Amino acid sequence: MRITVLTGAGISAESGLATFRAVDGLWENHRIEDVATPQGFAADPALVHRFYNMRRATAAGARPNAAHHALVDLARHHDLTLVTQNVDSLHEQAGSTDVIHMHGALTGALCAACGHRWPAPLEMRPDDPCPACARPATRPDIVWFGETPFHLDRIWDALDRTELFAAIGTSGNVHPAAGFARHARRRGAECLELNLENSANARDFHRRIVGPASRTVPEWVA
Ligand code: BJW
Repeated sequence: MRITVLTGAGISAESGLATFRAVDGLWENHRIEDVATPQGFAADPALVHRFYNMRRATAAGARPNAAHHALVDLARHHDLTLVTQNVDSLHEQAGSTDVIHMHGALTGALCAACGHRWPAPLEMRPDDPCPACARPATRPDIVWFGETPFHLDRIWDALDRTELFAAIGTSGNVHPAAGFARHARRRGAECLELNLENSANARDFHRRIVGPASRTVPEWVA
């Protein structure tokens, strides 16, 4: 069966990585405009680097949970396209291959001046020179608000063809990912949501499984 899975911060919550919109989430202590927009980066690059250096350090100590592992099993038996909004590497650590990181990755650095990409060190600073053009324009290779997510052509193509679309641990607040269920449903796919609570786009799904991902995803895949 052709299956497309979209994961969000909720799948990594039980691995110890904070989600964004929970009461104790990342947006509680950080203003979105300051740390997750190109304008915020232009105004205070050191603040943005501190935020992502902290995220990189936390992610380095995290291990995949049963939900990440279950998706590796799913790919063994189905034609799976795995799309994640997450910037951690827990899907890869669990053994998933060809993961589509639509919002980028903590492991990537990008030169805002020349577009060169290279592996990010654990600590990044605004004055780090680009290895290609030597200009001090280093930024995390992350998709911020107002920027275009990566690999959208491949994602829309998978959604056009998928028979089943499943969204795991995402609040449905951020576009274009929040529109994937509706798009797949219009193309005839069955749509399933696995989440602790109702997402903002819960009505776009045919079926919902409520509970922690480390339990619901292995049960669903089995
Ligand atoms: C559990 C659990 C457990 C917890 N088990 N579940 C259309 C309409 C309105 C606005 C727009 C629109 N189109 C574009 C916009 C603007 C904007 C946008 O969406 N704004 C909204 C806020 C209104 N979008 C953009 O700017 C995007 N770009 C764009 O659209 O370009 C234009 C374009 C579109 C199409 C084609 C061409 C061009 C870019 C968005 C970039 C998002 N970036 C961030 C930060 C960077 C990454 C990072 O630092 O990590 O990405 S924001 C943040 O939100 C992060 C996440 O990937 C993203 C989604 O969050 P997620 O994963 O859903 O987390 P939470 O915390 O919200 O939810 C967690 C969920 O898990 C909850 O539901 C819990 O219940 C659940 N849960 N524990 C199961 N154990």
